[in-house]
Amino acid sequence: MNIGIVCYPTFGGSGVVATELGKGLAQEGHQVHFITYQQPARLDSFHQNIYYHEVRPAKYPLFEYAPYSTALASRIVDVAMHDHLDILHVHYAIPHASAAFMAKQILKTHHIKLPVLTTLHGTDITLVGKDPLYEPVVTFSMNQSDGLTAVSESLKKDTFDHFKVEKEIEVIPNFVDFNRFNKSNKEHFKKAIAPNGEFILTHVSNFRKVKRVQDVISMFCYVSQKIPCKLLMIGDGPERVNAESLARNCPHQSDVRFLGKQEAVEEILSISDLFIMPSESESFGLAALEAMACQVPVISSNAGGIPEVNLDGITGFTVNVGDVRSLSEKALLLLTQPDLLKKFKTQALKHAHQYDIKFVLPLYENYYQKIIALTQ
Ligand code: GMT
Repeated sequence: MNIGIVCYPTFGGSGVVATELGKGLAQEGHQVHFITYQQPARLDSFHQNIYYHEVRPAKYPLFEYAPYSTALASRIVDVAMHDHLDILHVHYAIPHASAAFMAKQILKTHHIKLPVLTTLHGTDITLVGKDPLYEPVVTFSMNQSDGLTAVSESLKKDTFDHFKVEKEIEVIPNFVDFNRFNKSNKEHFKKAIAPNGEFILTHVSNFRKVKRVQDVISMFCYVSQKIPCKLLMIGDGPERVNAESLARNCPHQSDVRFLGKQEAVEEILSISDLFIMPSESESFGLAALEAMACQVPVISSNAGGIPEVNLDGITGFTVNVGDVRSLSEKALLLLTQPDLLKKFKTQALKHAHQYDIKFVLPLYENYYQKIIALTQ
């Protein structure tokens, strides 16, 4: 198939999923066309079946805001006509689903059919999409998509709860590539971070408010007074400064390290004992799945779709949002019982296997075929 993919090219979860999916589809022999404003972060090597079409909204003195959606729709039309797209898969509804609708209408006037699939990722529904500024367009463009998928049952429910969606929503979960995310031997690295065999707790996020990074620090302040451990904070974003200043008040402040954005997250996960995700809202929690693939149990909140990924009492523990005391107690429960920790590590890996890209990719391929057939 000739598949167009529209996504955010930066480090956000939806862009990561879109890029990894495109790479997987290209491996399977499909021609994949990424249409976005910047080279996707994880599209870092040449592949003969992958094409990248940049969207550059023209600047003009009249425009306070360059009209990205218009430029995107025009680029979709151009790629669909010249590269004969069989389907367009847009990730994150705003503004991709409405740009896709516009492109589809334009193509119709040229007697070209372009089936459109929209994948909902989370904040496009739970946060930004609900805003009256965007809601009418989001609802309309979801209903105009030929196919709709959500990355978890929880997100599917949220979508029906908050929008008048008349379409079926198929749940196709996020996935992990075990070729990259697996536990590798990084003993030298572990020794450098935890020279006395301390436990290593890890948090990875974009440090937005919704990630509640201060809860990670507060939890660590409590846990590190009971058991020797280190905390690695990976990523960057608006809440980093607040988290850093909170960490300075922690009795074991020198055991907290902010490492910023890291490419080789899998290496850090390979030396980690626990992954901490206290998010306020999370449609899926891809970072937790990547940790589990590296045999790291997850101590998380029970927000949104997280409990579908992190099974409470099996792959880790889930607690109510903001309940730092329980977060700490659950971490201590595992860190003070080596056999239990070992068992959870094995169980985390086992559950992560269900989300292997090799199982999820065919779900998308079949869904593409289904909506192409329906729109003929
Ligand atoms: O939450 C983020 O930091 C980014 C955001 C996005 O849209 O890029 O992530 C959402 O999509 C990811 C991939 O499907 C999910 O794993 C995240 O749970 C989801 N984030 C939220 O719902 C807050």
